[in-house]
Amino acid sequence: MINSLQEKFSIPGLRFETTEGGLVKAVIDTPIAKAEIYLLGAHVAAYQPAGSKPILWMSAKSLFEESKPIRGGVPICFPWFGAHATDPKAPAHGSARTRIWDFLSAVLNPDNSMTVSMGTAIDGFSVVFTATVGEKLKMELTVSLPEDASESKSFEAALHTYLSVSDIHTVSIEGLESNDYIDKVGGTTPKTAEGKAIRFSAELDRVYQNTAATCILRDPGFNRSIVVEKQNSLSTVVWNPWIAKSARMPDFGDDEWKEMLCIESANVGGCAITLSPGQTHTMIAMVSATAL
Ligand code: TA6
Repeated sequence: MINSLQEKFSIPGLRFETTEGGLVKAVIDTPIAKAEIYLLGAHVAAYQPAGSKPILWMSAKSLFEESKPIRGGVPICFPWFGAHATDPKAPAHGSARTRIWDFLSAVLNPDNSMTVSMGTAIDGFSVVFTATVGEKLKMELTVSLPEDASESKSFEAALHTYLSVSDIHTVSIEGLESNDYIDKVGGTTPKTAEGKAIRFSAELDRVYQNTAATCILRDPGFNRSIVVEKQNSLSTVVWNPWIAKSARMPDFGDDEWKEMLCIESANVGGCAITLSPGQTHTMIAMVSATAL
């Protein structure tokens, strides 16, 4: 398969590799940034702008096996988020992240960024994921409901972005201070806005609704901020599993909770998207690093 991909999409800075587990990944290496994107789940597994530390976090215990989710990078949660509403046997966060997507296109842009796209069809939706790897990582999730669909259809989506941090105890997230949120630790409890930056001292799992805010992750240990901008997304999910939940996850190192957190650009729950036949929706997230 990679030979045909390499022939069809042979552009400078792009190659395809097959991993030990038999997965195919696109390896992007341009003068301005590096990235790895698996066909499994159209999953951005690594992103590192030139002159910067890696932006995305990946568990050392992640599986890289067909039909298994990858623990880190940017899982695409679609067409539902979290547990399925009615089917307890359905995979958490939907089926998009555990299927093989088709590689559709690759373009080296004049600024040396590279834009690649992958596609699949799920539950009657056509889905295209486009990533532009450059000074920023721009991710676009485009969902279409075909003209010939018999009725409108709703979906949830999240770009479940795992970010690499120096020490969870010293970082903070700005941008959501004025938002109420749903606390998902131990249930689903509505909570009022804290009025201050988010800091971590225990498991934290929050869904902020009706917010288009940019989030800024301040990381003094790495002397940087990571900025997560978004468009056409009204949910932001913030998560760190802390100690006990980390220990319960087989594909997550017991001590890895100290070095990561998730800021997820999403449309979930009351912010789910409903498409009429022929309609399309594109959610965009942009991740970049700046000075502290
Ligand atoms: O986005 C936060 C969350 O919903 C957490 O509750 C936690 O379950 C996390 O996603 C990881 O989910 P996963 O199915 O990838 O283990």
